[in-house]
Amino acid sequence: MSAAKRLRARMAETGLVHIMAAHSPLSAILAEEAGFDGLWASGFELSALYGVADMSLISMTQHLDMLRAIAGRTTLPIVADIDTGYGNAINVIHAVREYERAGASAVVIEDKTFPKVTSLVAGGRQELLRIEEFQGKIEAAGATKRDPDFLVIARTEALIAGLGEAEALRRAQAYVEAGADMILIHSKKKDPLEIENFSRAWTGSVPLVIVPNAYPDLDAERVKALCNIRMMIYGNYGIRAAASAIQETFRRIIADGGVQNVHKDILPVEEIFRLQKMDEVKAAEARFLC
Ligand code: SPV
Ligand code: MG
Repeated sequence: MSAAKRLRARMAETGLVHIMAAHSPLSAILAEEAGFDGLWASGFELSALYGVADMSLISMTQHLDMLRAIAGRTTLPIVADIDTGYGNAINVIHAVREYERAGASAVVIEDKTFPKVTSLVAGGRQELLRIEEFQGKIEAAGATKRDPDFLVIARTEALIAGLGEAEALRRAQAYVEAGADMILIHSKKKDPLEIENFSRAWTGSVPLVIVPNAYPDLDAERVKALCNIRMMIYGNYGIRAAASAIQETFRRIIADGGVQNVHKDILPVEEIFRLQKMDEVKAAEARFLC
């Protein structure tokens, strides 16, 4: 069974899948061990990992390389954040081919112009494509995928751009007509009401995906009550968790004048060996090194 088929089966079985952002194979392994249903190959997280803004500065090659490395170290389905699809519908065809070949089970394409501006930043310039042009990109993605279970997820940034619910609904419906398997509706409001209202108003034939980065109060219980959201993506929690641990540890080492205090508060190196599967390396050494 393909990973995409497993992702669809899990959605059907549980009604809501939990997808954790991963910016590296190690963070992906930790997400799998924690019990997530899948991984989000997040553009924001990879940009932050490189220390740059999430503004189409990371290349498709960089993102694909990381996705391949992640796919090589976990069995979880991967939802690839391909931003705007790296250009027009022709770029989307190339991207979908490459991402599916690299091991993705789904792509999320957003209806912004290239280069994009990160969604959550205050005062961000948010320009959206014409609906017909974005429909062409969604159609191109659907016509390119090989595994019928591979998901083409259309993301509308209408609420992020301040265009209101009616425009978001209009766009989402148009993207379903173009063949989208799911609609990702994004919001940067702290109050989940904008998303809850959209979800209640949505009568389209495909389910919704949300990214509760700006509105963390919308937990799984509340999401399930909305009935048509099938996927929750935890979009920046991996890199924020990692950065807060690194920041605190590094500051303490400088403040303490050494590692004498922090060492007992961070993972022992044996745990890193376990995550690296050192036992398998040792077994291979015993078997093959003469
Ligand atoms: C990402 O994680 O790259 C996302 C989610 O697209 S957000 O940064 O909230 O737009
Ligand atoms: Mg992104």
